[in-house]
Amino acid sequence: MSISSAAEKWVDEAAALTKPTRTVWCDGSKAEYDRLIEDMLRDGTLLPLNERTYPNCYLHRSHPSDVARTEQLTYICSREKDDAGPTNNWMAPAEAKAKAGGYLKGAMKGRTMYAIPYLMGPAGSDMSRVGIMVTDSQYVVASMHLMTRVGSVAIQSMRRDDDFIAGLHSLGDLSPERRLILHFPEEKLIWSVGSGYGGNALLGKKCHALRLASAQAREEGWLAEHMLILGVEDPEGRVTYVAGAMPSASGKTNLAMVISSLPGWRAWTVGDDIAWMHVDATGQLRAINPERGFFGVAPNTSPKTNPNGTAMVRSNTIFTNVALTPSKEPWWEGLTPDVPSGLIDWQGRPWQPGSGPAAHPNSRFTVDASQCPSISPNWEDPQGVPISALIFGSRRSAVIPLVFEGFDWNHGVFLGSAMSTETTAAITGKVGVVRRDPMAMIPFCGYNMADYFAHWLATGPKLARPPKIFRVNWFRRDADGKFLWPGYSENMRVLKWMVERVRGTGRAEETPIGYVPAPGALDTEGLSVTPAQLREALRCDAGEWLAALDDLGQFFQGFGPRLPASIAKSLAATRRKFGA
Ligand code: GTP
Ligand code: SPV
Ligand code: MN
Repeated sequence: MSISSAAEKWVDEAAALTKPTRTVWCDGSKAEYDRLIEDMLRDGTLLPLNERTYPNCYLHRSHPSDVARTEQLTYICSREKDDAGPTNNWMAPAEAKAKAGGYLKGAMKGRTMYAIPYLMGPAGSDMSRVGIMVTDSQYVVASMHLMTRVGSVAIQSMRRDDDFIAGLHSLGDLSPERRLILHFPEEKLIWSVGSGYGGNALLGKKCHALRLASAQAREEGWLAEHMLILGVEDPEGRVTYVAGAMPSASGKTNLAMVISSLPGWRAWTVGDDIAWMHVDATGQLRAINPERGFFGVAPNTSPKTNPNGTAMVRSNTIFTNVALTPSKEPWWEGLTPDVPSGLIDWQGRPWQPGSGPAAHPNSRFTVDASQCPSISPNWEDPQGVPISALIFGSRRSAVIPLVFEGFDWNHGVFLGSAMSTETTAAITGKVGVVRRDPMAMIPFCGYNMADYFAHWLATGPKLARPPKIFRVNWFRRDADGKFLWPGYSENMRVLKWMVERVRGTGRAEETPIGYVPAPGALDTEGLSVTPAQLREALRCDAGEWLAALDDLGQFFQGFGPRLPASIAKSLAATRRKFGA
């Protein structure tokens, strides 16, 4: 493996700051992965799981104060504050480097620094991009092996000597007081210190593939989105590809590998978290999955809710912060109807009923995507898959109907910009609080979100056949607090209506917020939902909407004159249609 001189120089600089005992360049081989696992089993970073029922599976317990992304410690360090925008934390680059430099100085003393060349996206794709990250965490290296393409494939994909995103990661002392996740878009640089968990530490994922990639995508004319990608196959064998944005822990993994309740319909998984999309020479939107694995939420993944998900994690999987059964099998809330006795909780303590969840609510599995039974034959196609529909989904107990369709591209972009959601355990902080989350990108947009809306709007005219844009909400509840829609495998009914809309056959009714399925247009054959429940799930209430639009208007005001006129116009038009 021959490394570019720019990459070598950058890694040397990282070593000069962090002072590791030695530097190891990773080649991404199985032998390297096996050595890492052996080391981690020896020092207790990993615990072995049942070799018969979960071959080559391991359990990692992270530090109890390091269990989810920490958005309050995540910064966009653009030169100008306005370029980070009102929805991002901002720190001046020099100040950020001085502060984090203090935590990073000598942080790797006595330890090994791993330099990982990785490729985001399939080999041989013009849409793929290279990163080079260094880390002192073997858990991060092993996770990068599963989540990205590591080694010479990355080096060979560089278009120039310096064509890479540089990422410096150190565990530091794991204290939230000395933790910072910093992004320098102008320098194509990431510094992350003080966390070994998920999106804070696997720099290829949120830091590179979303925050820095979104900024790069704006410059280069493509889109980097927090989206799943799936192919929906109808009974005639025709496949329609859709991409869908949903906030963290709000259903992307589940929808990406859904097993249909409708006979003859099936889903093919292309990606479960991130989509990089570009407009091809014919004006078609195409998407690749930049990742190579899934870092998925464990709780509520079960043979009933997500059979493909449970099947794919039965071998070669690293589990983080799940509970352990006496027979050394992983366990989490919702996996089985009954709680096994003798559980050890995610912190390694005997679990007692009533002492909180046994698995951490943001416990996760890390697994190679090719182990998913529904993985699409095209998932590594260098050209990407053609996208016919886009979905914006969020978690709202009230107000937002199960599904509706934007009038056109600009209105669909408005619907995405208008998203709000109830927070989940994927982020450190309070769960269940409604917050604004345009396009599920509030934690991930690497530049001013008003400019991000403008970039989306500017993409529309480049498209020969703009994908239809849909809004979904699987999480609306009735007066008793029960979900109105059964979700999971039944979501295929909603996907089917979308496919019919794309083909021009699906029936819909116009409302102020968009097109809602006409009575009888959603396939309810064999569904246990009453017509009254379905009407309630699809209901659009003027009073509730006007209140929601007031809140949205206030949020938009924060962008000042940078907010695109089209977004403000769509908001005003919706209010008018409701009679305001
Ligand atoms: P990140 O990996 O954090 O970006 O999340 P994700 O969007 O991939 O989330 P995931 O699919 O793992 O969803 C996690 C949570 O959403 C779990 O609690 C699921 O049970 C719940 N969930 C997913 N789909 C549905 C659904 O159709 N209905 C209901 N009620 N809950 C769902
Ligand atoms: C998310 O929080 O949206 C995730 C998990 O996909 S993490 O990689 O930790 O960001
Ligand atoms: Mn995510």
